[in-house]
Amino acid sequence: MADYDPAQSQPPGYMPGEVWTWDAPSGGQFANINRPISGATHDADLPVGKHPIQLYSLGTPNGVKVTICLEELVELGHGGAEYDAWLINIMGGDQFSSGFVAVNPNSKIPAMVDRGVTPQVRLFESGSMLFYLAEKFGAFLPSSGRGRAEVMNWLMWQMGSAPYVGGGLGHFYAYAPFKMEYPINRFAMEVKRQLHVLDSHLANNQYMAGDDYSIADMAIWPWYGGLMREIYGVQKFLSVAEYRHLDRWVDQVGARPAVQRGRMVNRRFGAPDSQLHERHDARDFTHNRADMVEARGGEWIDFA
Ligand SMILES: N[C@@H](CCC(=O)N[C@@H](CS)C(=O)NCC(=O)O)C(=O)O
Repeated sequence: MADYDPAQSQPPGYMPGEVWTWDAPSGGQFANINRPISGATHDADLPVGKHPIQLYSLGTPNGVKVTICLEELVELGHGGAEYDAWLINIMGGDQFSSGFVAVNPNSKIPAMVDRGVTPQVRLFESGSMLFYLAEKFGAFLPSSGRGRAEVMNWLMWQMGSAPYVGGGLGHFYAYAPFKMEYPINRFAMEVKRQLHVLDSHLANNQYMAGDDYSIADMAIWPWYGGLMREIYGVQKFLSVAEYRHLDRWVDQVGARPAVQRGRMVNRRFGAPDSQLHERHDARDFTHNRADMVEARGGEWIDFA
């Protein structure tokens, strides 16, 4: 390894060994669920509800992309997009059950099964789910040509870019066990660059792919809308108010009723009236929000 002064390392004196070994937890939030191996840790089947689409998720930005898409499809009148959304507690290790791993070998939410086709189709990676749903229902994705390519450009941009937001800046700014200037600077620089990419594009475009709302907006809004408003408490640090066109789009997309419903599904944080822990029926939004269930002493009204 080239000219490094180990005294400058964190912790001082640290140099990576020749071979990394898993001998100590890395510290910080999520340390208890991080492992260097894949696969199931325990046997447990996933629950199955009455609808063709079964979603196993949590109301994080990656989960919300898919619930927004499903709510938009249901609102358009696609009955086949009705879904059961089951809660996966990632801090409790639900993503390492044998049932979950069979659907997503990568053990991350969201995971989805389409049981409305034979043989049934498993889906992992939120971008893959958005693409599958758009194709299946012929919505929110032009069928060919330039418009379709533009949607896919931005969908893939989101999938490649968001890890710098979450695994990069979010991790080091909010979750790491202590503050480190180098990674915080590096990822703040990159995330501000990404925000500028979006702001410049939205200066001349109503939506991400032009005049029409698409799965690209559904993918980008939960991450970058979140970044503009609430995620990691990093808004002042990033001076997000300067991204005026992005700000306009965040409000515009956020005002859609399906987006407002989608972001409630499988949500386990924030105000109780913003949380719908599971979604099995459209009426759950008006009867089974966390504040309503709590007021009934924990009783869930079963419409299934
Ligand atoms: N690229 C994946 C990322 C999914 C992801 O990172 N999910 C996180 C929650 S947002 C997770 O399940 N983490 C649990 C773990 O790492 O064990 C996608 O878009 O679906």
